[in-house]
Amino acid sequence: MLTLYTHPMSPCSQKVRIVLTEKNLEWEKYDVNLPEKENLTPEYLKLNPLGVVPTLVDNGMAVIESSIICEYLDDKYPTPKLKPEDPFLRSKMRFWMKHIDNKVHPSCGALQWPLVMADKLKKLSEAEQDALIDKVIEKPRRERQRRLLKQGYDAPDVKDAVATYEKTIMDMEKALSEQDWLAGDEFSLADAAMAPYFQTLYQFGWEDWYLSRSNVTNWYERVINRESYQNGVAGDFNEEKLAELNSKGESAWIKIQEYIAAGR
Ligand SMILES: N[C@@H](CCC(=O)N[C@@H](CS)C(=O)NCC(=O)O)C(=O)O
Repeated sequence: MLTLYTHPMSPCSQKVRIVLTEKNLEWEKYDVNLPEKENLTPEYLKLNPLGVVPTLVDNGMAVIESSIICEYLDDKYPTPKLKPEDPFLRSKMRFWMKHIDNKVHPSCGALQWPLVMADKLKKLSEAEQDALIDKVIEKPRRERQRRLLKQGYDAPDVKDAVATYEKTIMDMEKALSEQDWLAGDEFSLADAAMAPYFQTLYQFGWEDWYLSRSNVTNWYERVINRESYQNGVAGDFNEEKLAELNSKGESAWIKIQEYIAAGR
């Protein structure tokens, strides 16, 4: 029995959901209430000592870190294979996954967190806000959340996040001019890992960011058309939710465009 501890808006959980569907696996979902910080309860920390989603529990064994979970699933359930056979292409796949974990994911957090996670915390007193943020396990994440809560889109993290997204889109455009998918001519874990970070752009109405890059646009269209994206990601966003997120994204987009223009 596979159980995934997840959250509908979490891109790193979405990538695992894509892989689970690509492999046609049966799994049970547990939505962790991130705005209420259920991820920091003693029960959850026993499963995931870093206090984040996703966590995959396979027959009582907890596997953490989304990229490691994806590789675990590909090793344990090898059909269809989502890692290229060729060692060089496999190294490319891992390079993209590392780039996503180290750079794209925190950037997405900086762009998304002030819009979807900060509201609940802002209803608390300043002392209560600090006490909750103090509990965040990893220091870089803790300090980033504190800056984003206090400074919103003026936090330096947002400007850096925009630069990271911009460069990633350009690098993808180049890679996809030479091959169909990020790590060769077959869909791989690299594509599953990247796709959710475009859902973020789409849901907040920031599609213009990539629409002028034809290879990236074509790649994302092909990703969206896969059943795994529809089941693993899009299914959590009905029209009402998308309209709400679109309107939250409007004023942020003005700021993002300013940062893009300043960096070009
Ligand atoms: N490197 C981790 C990152 C996990 C992560 O950042 N998860 C976010 C949701 S996308 C989270 O649980 N945040 C909770 C919090 O920040 O309090 C992975 O890939 O699994």
